[in-house]
Amino acid sequence: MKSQGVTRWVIAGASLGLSAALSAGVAFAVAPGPTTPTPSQATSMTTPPSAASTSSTGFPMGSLGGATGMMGDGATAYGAMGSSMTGGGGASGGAITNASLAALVSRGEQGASVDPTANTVTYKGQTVTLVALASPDGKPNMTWEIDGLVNPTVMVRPAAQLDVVLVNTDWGYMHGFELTTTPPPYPYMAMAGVAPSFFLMPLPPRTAKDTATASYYTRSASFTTASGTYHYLCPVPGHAAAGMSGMLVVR
Ligand SMILES: [Cu+2]
Repeated sequence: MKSQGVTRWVIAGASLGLSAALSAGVAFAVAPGPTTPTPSQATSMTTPPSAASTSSTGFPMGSLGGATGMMGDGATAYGAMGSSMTGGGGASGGAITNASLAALVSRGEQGASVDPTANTVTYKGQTVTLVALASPDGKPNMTWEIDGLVNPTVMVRPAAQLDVVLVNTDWGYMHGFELTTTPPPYPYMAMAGVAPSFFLMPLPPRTAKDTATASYYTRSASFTTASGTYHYLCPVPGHAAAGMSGMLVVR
């Protein structure tokens, strides 16, 4: 269920610090997949300039000890939402349990008006917690789940404090979160093809296949919204093109 047209990302050795790899633009090893255009070739994934502040801590793949300093905790302002918009990687929230994940999702749903028919989530408040689940179980592969909907259009008021919490609920793939003014369709290398407005560095997949016993890596950052139409996507190559995108409207 995890290989339809999407390159499988493999960390090239547990000893390789992901943050170091990202900041140096080092290529990730890509396992050949059924539709990988250039099997056996590595694809490079370069950190955007504004996300260049990274920790030097090694990447604790498969470890629950990554509560802090996993990668990319620098916060640098950039982007189309104006000077108030920050991101630059986001602060790592470490790995949380399944119970904590449920509580986090409930918190995100507070103040949300969910319309499954229109596939729209509307936040009327000025303080919003947007919990974005990357490719969770029970939803189509390579999609976002927000407040129970798949890739919904998210409506937020201007000048709201929007706290975006990325949770990688997937088993097997890294996922990050990016906001852009660039509409779909997205190229394979979405990160290089869009104008970033907000960025949360990719996180490793959940720690176990069993969702009940797994821990989930999280990362978050806040910014103040500015009117406009944006799109959220996963910047890991191939993922946005495979379906990990949706719209965010600030008005
Ligand atoms: Cu992804």
